[in-house]
Amino acid sequence: MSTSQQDLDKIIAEYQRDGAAVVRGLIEPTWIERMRLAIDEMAASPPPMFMANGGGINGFFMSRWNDTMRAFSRTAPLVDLAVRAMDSKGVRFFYDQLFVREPNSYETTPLHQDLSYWPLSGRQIVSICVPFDHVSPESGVVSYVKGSHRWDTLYHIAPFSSHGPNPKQSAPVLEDPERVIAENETLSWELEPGDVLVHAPTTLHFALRNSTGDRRREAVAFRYLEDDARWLNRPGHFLDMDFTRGSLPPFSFADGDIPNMTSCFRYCARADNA
Ligand SMILES: O=C(O)CCC(=O)C(=O)O
Repeated sequence: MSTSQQDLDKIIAEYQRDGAAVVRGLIEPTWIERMRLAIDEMAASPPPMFMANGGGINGFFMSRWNDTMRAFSRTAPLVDLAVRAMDSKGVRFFYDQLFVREPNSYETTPLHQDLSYWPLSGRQIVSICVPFDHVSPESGVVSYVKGSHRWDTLYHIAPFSSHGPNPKQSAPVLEDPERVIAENETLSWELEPGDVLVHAPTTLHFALRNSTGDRRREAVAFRYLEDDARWLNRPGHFLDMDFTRGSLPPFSFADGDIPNMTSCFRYCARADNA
């Protein structure tokens, strides 16, 4: 099933209202196959910022080192969806993030907002998550707290692991994530390869473990920006961690700068000249 223009208008309205939405059948099967192979290639010969443990893989900025990932991040379906979601004329590519969860593994994604980890402020920021497998509640589908992007609260970083950053952010700590999940409506969708999720940087989201015995969960989140997004030197942001600074070319931005593509990030495409 592919998505008509009319459906897309409705999906964008849902995204704006709820902070997350699903687009069915956006990605061609050939790209799904190419991306699966690219992930296998990276697992066999890991680039920097590709971290595997027994339960899965987390990778950042893979498109700096993997040509397939880079080409995919610039494809029209992703770029056009980002433009629609941000209501912008173009997009800048911020970074990609690979999530692999092995069958019957224990890694989870804690309840969090992406913006807590990013040195950014502004409205024109969006994530598009592309799964490469069938995703169900059993394999750890991502769930979103409906409407939480409008709560006007940016919470403190939630630790992804005991090795993660533990900055001194003045932001409030989300004390009881289970209660927040239980007391609010959550959105999640069973997904087929080709479907994508689009979510806002302040939407609270989480994923449970992959408890299937035989199904990997492989997905990549592509993050896009436009000019309303400005640098904000938030304490503990992920670009300030040693492993990030050590793997990326030097970059330096002051609060209020447009984080343009001089060194770290890549200009992706603009709708008006793509
Ligand atoms: O796939 C996951 O487990 C988490 C995805 C996520 O947190 C994100 O894309 O921001």
